[in-house]
Amino acid sequence: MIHETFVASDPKSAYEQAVQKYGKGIELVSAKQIKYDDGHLRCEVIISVSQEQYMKQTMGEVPAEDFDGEENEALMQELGELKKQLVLMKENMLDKAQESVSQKVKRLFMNKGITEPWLDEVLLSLLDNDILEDTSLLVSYLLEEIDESLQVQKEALDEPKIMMLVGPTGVGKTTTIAKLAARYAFLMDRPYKVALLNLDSYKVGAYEQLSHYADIMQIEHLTVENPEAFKEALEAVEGCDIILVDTAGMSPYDTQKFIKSVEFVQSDVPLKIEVSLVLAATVKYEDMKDIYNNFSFLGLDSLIISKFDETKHFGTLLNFMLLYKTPMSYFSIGQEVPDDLMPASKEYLLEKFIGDLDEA
Ligand SMILES: Nc1nc2c(ncn2[C@@H]2O[C@H](COP(=O)(O)OP(=O)(O)OP(=O)(O)O)[C@@H](O)[C@H]2O)c(=O)[nH]1
Ligand SMILES: [Mg+2]
Repeated sequence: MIHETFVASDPKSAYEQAVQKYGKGIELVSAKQIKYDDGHLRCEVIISVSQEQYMKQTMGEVPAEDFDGEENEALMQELGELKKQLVLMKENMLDKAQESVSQKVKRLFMNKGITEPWLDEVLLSLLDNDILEDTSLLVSYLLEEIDESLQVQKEALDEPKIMMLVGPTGVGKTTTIAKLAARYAFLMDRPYKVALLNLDSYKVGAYEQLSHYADIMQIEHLTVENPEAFKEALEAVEGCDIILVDTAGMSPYDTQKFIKSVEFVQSDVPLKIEVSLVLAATVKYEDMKDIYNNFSFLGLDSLIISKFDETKHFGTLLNFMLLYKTPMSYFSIGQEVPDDLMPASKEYLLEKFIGDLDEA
């Protein structure tokens, strides 16, 4: 069989050209729409003919052998389908070509997880502004807006405090406690006196996991089971600069454990209890909302974002931060204790997000 291409403004005309040349004994191979250098969209239809037919035609004889009706009908149907697809392709291409800069940029940010209402609000504030005409200016502007809206809690160690880490199971609470303990005890401008308290009496091995780190760092470590014991333990570690409290991982829907944790948080103790929710960067948006809403009963002061190293997509997290506005305090960026921990940084988060945008 020999293939030949016919070009026309629509598939039907291109196909008719082929029929005119070879008669109806041809087979349709493909039809596609192509944008030519002159900017026009044209349709290329490729057909195949038998060598014999091709030779006859090129030798000047006209083989006008007709199709039977059934074959003809099937072909016309196939052609009709192809035409429909081409029209859709054309409309899609035209839509994209006519999209304004702001629509294009909005689509880019939305594809990366930023919600439409937030973007609309910012874009509306730019009405009639030239920034809307320039893609890179508009992207920079949106990034600046995100930067301004993000909240970061500065590391404050000037007064003694209790830091309690709460969050779903396996999110990295105990590992982060160990990293924080090492950071405060050994890696700051001066050594802080740190104690570890463990409220996790549910998980088998919870005590051993924390005491393993405490022993290496030679830091005081106690496990408590109820609010009374909590108060006593706090008296026992009086004089410490920072008391880090590890808690049992809780499903956001486990009411019993929540009630127990609230009792601890509301204990009448002499120091302020700062509660940090540990949230994994890998969690999907709907789950982030549920986790946050359910844990917010405990009065959240900050968010520690864990498992930064397990994703390359930070739009969902950014979007969550834009809408929920609770300050971020630390990022956990890997499993290594104590190295893979850093104070929360807008620049770091935005850099990751821009890397993701660039790829798009
Ligand atoms: N990749 C990665 N793994 C982490 C990170 N933080 C913790 N992990 C790992 O996650 C797993 C669970 O960590 P844990 O610290 O035990 O988590 P947890 O929240 O205390 O778990 P529960 O006490 O069971 O609720 C361990 O294998 C950690 O090494 C992180 O930032 N990145
Ligand atoms: Mg734990």
